[in-house]
Amino acid sequence: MATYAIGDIQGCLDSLLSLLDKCRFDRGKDRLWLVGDLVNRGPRSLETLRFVRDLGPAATTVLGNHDLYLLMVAAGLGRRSKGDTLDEILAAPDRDELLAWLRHRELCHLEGGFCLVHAGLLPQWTTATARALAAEVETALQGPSCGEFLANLWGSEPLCWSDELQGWSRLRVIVNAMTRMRFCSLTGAMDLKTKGEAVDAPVDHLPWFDVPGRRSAEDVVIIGHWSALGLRIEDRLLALDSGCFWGRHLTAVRLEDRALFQVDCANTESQA
Ligand SMILES: [Mn+2]
Repeated sequence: MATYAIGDIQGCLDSLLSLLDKCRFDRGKDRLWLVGDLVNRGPRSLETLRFVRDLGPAATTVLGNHDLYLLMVAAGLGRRSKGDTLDEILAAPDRDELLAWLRHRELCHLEGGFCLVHAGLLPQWTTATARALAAEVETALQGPSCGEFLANLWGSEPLCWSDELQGWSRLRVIVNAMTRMRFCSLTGAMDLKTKGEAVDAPVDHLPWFDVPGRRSAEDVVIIGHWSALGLRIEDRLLALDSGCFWGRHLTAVRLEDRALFQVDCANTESQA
């Protein structure tokens, strides 16, 4: 059995399938860990959702900002943006099953010394804390107040975590850190606007994983979301968004031995 952690797919199913071929992925024996953002922008979002859902327990996927955005749009919320490719999902005969499946994914997955999350973790959080906070969000998303939760999700405030936070602002900080954050300050104030490379950090900010003393460094954190950062393989960090949708690469890391597998997405997915 092998576990393959794979970066952001964003509807680029052809790239995913050729990567799985390259890994010789066996759905009867192996497992996939996906960093989220299964959908949007790429050409085959609907089929990607169906494919991952049909893998059942062989695939673990955490929610990304585009996945949550799909849930918002499906609920009649959120501002549509030009590059969205969500219409085929919204019009699909099995949309309700697919959206229900998506709504029941974790926001953060903790297992065997690894923590899988779409974007990042605030410096105050251990991975165990992050898992407990993710559960608060999952309860809201999976329960009867899901619509109200989604209606209160939009926005970037507050920028900082506090144990005292309550209600929708508490859940919004958790979601924003785990699905949108790239940079934060030494004290954990998020910058949710800057999208460049690590060297483009705003004044007094760092890539969240470089904040000294961050408490999640006890485990290997696996993330996606940050295509401008590029592939980054470190002792305690696997950053796997290698820009598949942008015509670069889709990457898998086999967690047991850190073997790297990549496909070139220039021909199949390039939007240029
Ligand atoms: Mn993302």
